[in-house]
Amino acid sequence: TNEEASAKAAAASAESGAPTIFDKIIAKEIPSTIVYEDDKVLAFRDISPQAPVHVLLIPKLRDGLTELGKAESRHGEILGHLLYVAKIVAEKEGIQDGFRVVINNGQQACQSVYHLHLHVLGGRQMKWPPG
Ligand code: IU
Repeated sequence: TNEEASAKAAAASAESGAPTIFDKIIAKEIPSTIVYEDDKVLAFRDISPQAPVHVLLIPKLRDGLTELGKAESRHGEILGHLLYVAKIVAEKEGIQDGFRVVINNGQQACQSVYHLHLHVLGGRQMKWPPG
């Protein structure tokens, strides 16, 4: 399928350690709608929202975290901070009573950008299991 092919291409590009579109978003070379920012992380609206609230939350420094599966012990602090900020974003967006945090890891999970990102989703009834 198209989805599988583009996921495969993205995964292949990640192997090279190439920069991603998120570097340009962090550098503000590409405009995005920022909903939260501090010195370590950036949260901005997804260009293809899958829910009324769909925010991407990323570390500003990729530091090897192309995907969660590459996490090492030294990443503990940033990983914890990302989860904490996911809650701050949910509060700011008014979805604190019902929201979902998703990390797609690798080709089979349809990861398309190889810079770790958390999806913060809400504003509608979520379903389980996810697709
Ligand atoms: P994924 O978990 O790697 O599949 O998520 C990547 C997300 O990045 C996806 O939801 C895209 O809509 C989103 N995105 C974006 O917000 N801005 C962009 O320029 C690009 C992708 I490329």
